[in-house]
Amino acid sequence: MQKDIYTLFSHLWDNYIKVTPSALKVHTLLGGGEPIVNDHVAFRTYNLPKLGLEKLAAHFLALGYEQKGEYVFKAKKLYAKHFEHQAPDAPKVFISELKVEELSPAAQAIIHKLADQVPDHLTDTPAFLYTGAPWQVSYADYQTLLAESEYAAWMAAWGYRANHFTVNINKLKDFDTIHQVNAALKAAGFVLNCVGGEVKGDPQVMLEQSSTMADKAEVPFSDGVRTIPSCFYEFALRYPQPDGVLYPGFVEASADKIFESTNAM
Ligand code: OOG
Ligand code: NI
Repeated sequence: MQKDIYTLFSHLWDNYIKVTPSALKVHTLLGGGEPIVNDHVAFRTYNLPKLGLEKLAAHFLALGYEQKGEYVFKAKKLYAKHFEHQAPDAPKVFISELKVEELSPAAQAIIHKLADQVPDHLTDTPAFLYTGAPWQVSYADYQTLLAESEYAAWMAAWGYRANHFTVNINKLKDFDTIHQVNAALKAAGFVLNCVGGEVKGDPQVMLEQSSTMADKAEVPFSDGVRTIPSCFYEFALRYPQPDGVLYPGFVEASADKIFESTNAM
């Protein structure tokens, strides 16, 4: 992996573990002393002109990433794309955006109020990707968003950062199946996302995924500090396509459930 890619993911990782301390335990548990290879890292945003998916993607395209699949999540009002880099072990990047115009006028007004606080050029530097929430938000507004879209609320509280890293199970030396990984996580006390079953996907769709439920961390809302769900860890096992190459894409039906890993338990 080239140095600039490595540097960006190191910054993202350092920022992510501040609010997701259990990620370090995941590495100790699954790594067997070897470094973990990440399958992908995911980001969220609002689809406003100043903050849309393309603003985030630009930084990965500049590093040599290429746009690959597109995904639509109708009920959650989300659109997503994934990006790949040819360098061995460079994580894939999954970026989703919330279709703000499909929310209620009240929710839209809150989100516009947040976006109005963002300086125009904030998105121009790669450090934007781990800048956190570049706005002040009240707990009252967070709760108004939460009642309508958990994604909208998570975004308001946590802003720009890696939403999750994803262990590449294919590269683990001590684990062959996702069931073994899940069993080790549960034995160590992790709570898994069980929406639609612990394992999302199967060998037919060539991708199996599972994830922890998000850690909880403090957010300095404008009207006081509250502890809410932060970020989570995901686990992915890929199967070969007929041509022998591992399936590189994502699976909408599975991703739809992974999004729920930031729900309150
Ligand atoms: C993204 C959920 C989808 C996957 O691997 O399918 C996903 C999110 O929660 O922001 O990460
Ligand atoms: Ni993911």
